[in-house]
Amino acid sequence: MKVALITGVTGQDGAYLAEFLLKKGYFVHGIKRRSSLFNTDRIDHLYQDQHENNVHFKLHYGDLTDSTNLIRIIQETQPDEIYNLAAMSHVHVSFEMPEYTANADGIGTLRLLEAVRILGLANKTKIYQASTSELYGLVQAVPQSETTPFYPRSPYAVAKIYGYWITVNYREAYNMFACNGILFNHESPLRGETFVTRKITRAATKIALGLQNCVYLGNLSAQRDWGHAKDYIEAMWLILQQEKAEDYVIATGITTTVRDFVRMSFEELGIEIEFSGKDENEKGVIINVDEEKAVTLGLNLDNLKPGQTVVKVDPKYFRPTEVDLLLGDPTKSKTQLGWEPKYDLPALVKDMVISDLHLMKKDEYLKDGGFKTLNYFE
Ligand code: NDP
Ligand code: GDR
Repeated sequence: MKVALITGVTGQDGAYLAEFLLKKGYFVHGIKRRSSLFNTDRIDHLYQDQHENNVHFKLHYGDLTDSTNLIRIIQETQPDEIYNLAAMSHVHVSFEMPEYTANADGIGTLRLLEAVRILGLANKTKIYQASTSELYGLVQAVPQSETTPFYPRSPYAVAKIYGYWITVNYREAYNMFACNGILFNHESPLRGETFVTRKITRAATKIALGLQNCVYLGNLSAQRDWGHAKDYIEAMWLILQQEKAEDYVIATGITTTVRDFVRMSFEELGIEIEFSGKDENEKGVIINVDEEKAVTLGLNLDNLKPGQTVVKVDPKYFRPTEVDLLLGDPTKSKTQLGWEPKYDLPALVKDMVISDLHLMKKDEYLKDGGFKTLNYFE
């Protein structure tokens, strides 16, 4: 039985990857952080009672900032494959926590590679490093491929560029099977609530149910190449199944503005939005509601009046340095890995909106029952 170790198993990608590898018959070890509240919501359905026989999924407390902990876990688990998904992954937050981000995302990658080397597993253990389209940063060329120069624009991207190059260096210096997946943005119903897509789908469904009036966003003109996380974790696995260790871009090859993602999310609920104004004064207003669709979805029509402003801009969400345009060229992954995404953007938006509508109906139920629901996600 193959053994995999996933760092960041409690995150969006970690949860989908753990499920995927378990289905493939792997024994999956995951590293989770100690926290004062449970942080395993995304993987609770995979939990296996460790007292039972035939256990294939085990969690270990750990942190990418703790070398001895990583060495011990790798020694104990002797993995065939390590997927290094753990990171302080929020670009905006990295401007507020640059040192921690460098430590976890940059040096953390080194700690993992070095642990494998020290333990004499360089010839056994394959390593996947979660690299990112944020490495491209300030646009040098589009579409962005494996050969496009990097120009990072945030402490997060600078930390990840260290992770990228130290992975390449360990591959070349020690002949390790260590690869970078340069993944463009990928989303899902499990996406963290403060990333823009999930913030939008949560807000749109809350607004549609009358639980919120308006959502405040930052740069609506930013363009991202958005795919579905379920497709992207399969690419991670494929990268480690190749004969030769190489780096790959994983993307859809289509880019969309944040503004259009907002439009598409509301449209999924039968609500048409028109944007007007510029920069900080831009706003999104309801211009039409498909009442039949709204009734079918169980929406609150009292709250959905043409003329109502549902999107405003708050400059606090602008970043000190922004990445304006990401558009990936997935030619290499399509030809060499045979990777093909199953979800296009409309299917992704639908998956997220329907899932959040379900979730928000629980809030509606609580509100109707006299409970206060909070709206503290930014
Ligand atoms: P998430 O933010 O959802 O998950 C990050 C995971 O890392 C969580 O399990 C988190 O734990 C864990 N973590 C954070 N800091 C540490 C630490 N110091 N030690 C151990 N674990 C830690 O990210 P995604 O699942 O979206 O992304 C997975 C990886 O891929 C990340 O490295 C990200 O930077 C990268 N990436 C993501 C892309 C995307 O669009 N999603 C695109 C390209 C790259 P906890 O749950 O306790 O917070
Ligand atoms: P990103 O994702 O920075 O691309 O990093 P995010 O969803 O945070 O931002 C995408 C774009 O939307 C703009 N934006 C806003 N962003 C947030 N979070 N909140 C807002 O209110 C808002 N309004 C507009 C941003 O300015 C940006 O241009 C993600 C992370 O998953 C990284 O870990 C990963 O490496 C990259 O994707 C690829």
